[in-house]
This record gives sequence, structure tokens and C-alpha cells, in this order.
Amino acid sequence: METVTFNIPAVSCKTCAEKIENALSNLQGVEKVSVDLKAESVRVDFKPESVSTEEISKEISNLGFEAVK
Ligand SMILES: [Cu+2]
Repeated sequence: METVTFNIPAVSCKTCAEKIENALSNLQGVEKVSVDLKAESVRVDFKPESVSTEEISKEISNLGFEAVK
């Protein structure tokens, strides 16, 4: 299990946070997602053998957010 944190400058409300949490949770290999609205960041626990950090950040981009590592 690995953990990655991305900064998401545009995440500002609970709806955005839930959207990101739901989408990332649906990715195979993602175990836990927690968005920190104050820090404007997301912390993801994932299995590196199932999913890559690139796939995770791409999913965030697909939702219309910028993910900065
Ligand atoms: Cu929002």
C-alpha cells in the first residue's frame, strides 16, 4: 500500500470533494480517498500493483480539476 497526496487548487466545496472521493474510490486498487478542503488536497491510499499515480491524477483531471503533485 502506498499513499499519494495531490494538491487540487480549485476544490472548494463539499460537492467537489464528494465528486472526487466517489470517482477515485471507484478506481480499481484505490483503497481510501480523503479530500482536505482547507488544504485543498486529496490523500489517496492505493495499491501500486493495481493503479498508478498517473491514472489517479488523470481521473482527477477528467472531473475538471487540476491535480498537482
Ligand atoms: Cu464545488
